[in-house]
This record gives sequence, structure tokens and C-alpha cells, in this order.
Amino acid sequence: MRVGQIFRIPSFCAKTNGAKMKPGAITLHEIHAQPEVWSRCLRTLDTFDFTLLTAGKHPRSCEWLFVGCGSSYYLAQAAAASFVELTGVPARAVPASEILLFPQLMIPAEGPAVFPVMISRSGHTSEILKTAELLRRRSIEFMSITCDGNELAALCSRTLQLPVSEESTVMTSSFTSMLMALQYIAARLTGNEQFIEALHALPGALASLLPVYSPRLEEFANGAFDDVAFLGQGAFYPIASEAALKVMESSSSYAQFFHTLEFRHGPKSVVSDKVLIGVLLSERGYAQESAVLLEMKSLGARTLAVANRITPEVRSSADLSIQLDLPVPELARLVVYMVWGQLLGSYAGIKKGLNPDSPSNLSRVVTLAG
Ligand code: F1P
Repeated sequence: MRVGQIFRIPSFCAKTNGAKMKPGAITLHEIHAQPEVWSRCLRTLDTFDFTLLTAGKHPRSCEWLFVGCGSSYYLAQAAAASFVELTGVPARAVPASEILLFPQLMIPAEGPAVFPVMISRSGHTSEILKTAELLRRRSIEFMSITCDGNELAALCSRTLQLPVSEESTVMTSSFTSMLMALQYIAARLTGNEQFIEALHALPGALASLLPVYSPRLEEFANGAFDDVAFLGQGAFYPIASEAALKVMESSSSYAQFFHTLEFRHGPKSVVSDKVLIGVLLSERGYAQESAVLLEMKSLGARTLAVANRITPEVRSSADLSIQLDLPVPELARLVVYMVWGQLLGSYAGIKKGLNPDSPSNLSRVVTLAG
């Protein structure tokens, strides 16, 4: 199998000037620089020839299996949901560890042909590299998408390298850029030029939203809450998962994530005035999902609502409402929904006197001995 065919996109990074930074300044800088990062990636993707990357692997001919760890696993889930919606055929997402420990369960010997897509900002995560080696041993061809990742690229003949180089330990623009690139690929494979046009509208939209809502989120994060739960349905569920992970990583706080309507089935017993419930409201499930938000408010929770359009009832009930107003398909809004969980995590960590640029117990890459 040919190795190391790397499709490099001209390097761009939102690096700081290296001066002594305030706690969290590096991560916050990178979160706020996403409009620039997205527009450069999109412009370059426009001129990119995907033929070699996806040759012979059209989603209608094999099941795309998105693989990642940590944030990259939630990214994989969002990418899989995007593929199903954009192509109309099945796609799945699994943590790399599941393939390593239960390969027959994840890729049954008699199952349909799968096309794994390995997702890794660093391309250095041990579970990802071990999975890549397992796939090569089983002669299963795969694709990879990475930012820094030379090791992964050396094991893969179809690598898309988005060199969005982050200094932050936690993933921010790398998460949204790789998700956007995977959505872009699905749209390109199905000739959905309208979706690609919608992606191009996002950098400008986010650039307008950040100055309005970032300060409000910073103030909101100063409110007293001990526990957090993010809720989302459909393709918003992995975004809710990643938002909770950002809060856990950047503020060393407990944060959970659920499918919105699932929250009633037991977990709502945690609700009190010290619990923040963040609901990522979809357009198609808005009525049912916003009913959960209103119910949790009535139980005393602090509430954050993120939606494309916020109705007066939700606006009057939520402690903070973030209205995106994006005239784009629902799936194209995912990366913009992601930004507010990223910011909340960092602001909550700073409020606790922590430094989100060097989160407790974390490193940029999880490497395992042996
Ligand atoms: C995956 C990951 C991140 C996590 C932390 C450690 O990295 O687990 O999700 O937030 O930064 O690394 P990668 O495989 O995408 O490089």
C-alpha cells in the first residue's frame, strides 16, 4: 500500500506573538481567530482535488467509519451524522479504542466494506496509530485527516492535512476546521454546491456574532454554578458532548451531556440553582427541545439557550440566549454552535482561577507506553 501521500494545505495558524499571556489567553485567542482559520481553509479546499483522497470509496459503495479519540471522537460523531444527512447512506463513528479492543464488533469480518476515516489533530495519539497499524494488517484501506500529524500520514496513503496549528492543549479551531472539511468532502462527493456555498458564509457570520456574544458569555460564566449539562439532539448531540468536554478540560468542573429529551429520564434529578443546563436547540426539534429547557428553568436551573432563531418564550426564560440567525442549512450551523461551548469552558476555567492554556492533568496528545 502506497504510504505518505500527503495533501498539504498552505500553512496558516493563529499563533500568538509569544509574549507572556494571561491565563487562557492563548486558547481564547484561537477560539476568536476561527473566522480567519475557517475562511482560509475553505478557500484552499475550493481548489483541492479530492480524487486521490476518496478514489473508489464513494459513500454509496462502502460504509464510512469515522474514528477518533476525545474531542476527535465527538468530531467523528458529528462528521458521521453529517455524512448520513448529506449522502443519504449509513455512516458510523467509533472511538479508536473500540476498534483496538473489539475489532470484530466494530468491523465484522462478514460486514459491508468499510472505509475508515481516522481523525486526529496531532496524528500522534497512540490509539490512532495502533488502529492504523491494525487496519493495514487487515488490508483495510483508510483515509486520515489531521492538522499536525506526520506519523499518521506516514501510515496512510490518503491523508488530508489541514495544518491549522494550535498552541492550545485542548482542541478548538482544529475541531471545527476538520469537521467543516469533512462536511465539505461529503458535499463535494454529492455535488451539493449549495452546501459548500453555505459553509463559505460561516466565517463572516461568526465574525459578527463573536463581539456580541463572547462578552455576554464571559459575564454569564462568572455566575455561580457547580455542575453543567449540555443537551442536544441529532447532529447537535456530539456538539453538546464536545461542549461538555471543553468545560471539563478547561475548568476542571463536572459536566455531562445527554440527548435533550433523555434528560427528563432521570438525569434531571441533579437540577438545582447551582446547575447550568446548556441546550443546543435544533430547528426541526425546537418545540420539543425548548420544552425541556423551560421545564429545567422551572426546576431552578441556570439556562443557556443556543438556537438559530430564539422564540420570545425561550428568550424570557433562558438566563442567556444566543441567536445565530444563519440563513444556511441546519447541518452547516454545527461548527458555529460549537464556539459557545468552547468559550464557556475557557471563561469558566479563568473564573475559577485556572489556566485553560495548561489544563490540569492534560497533555496535547495521549501517548501510551508499549
Ligand atoms: C485527541 C485528544 C484530544 C484531547 C486532548 C488530548 O487528540 O484526546 O481530544 O482534547 O487534547 O488529545 P488528537 O488525536 O485529535 O490529536
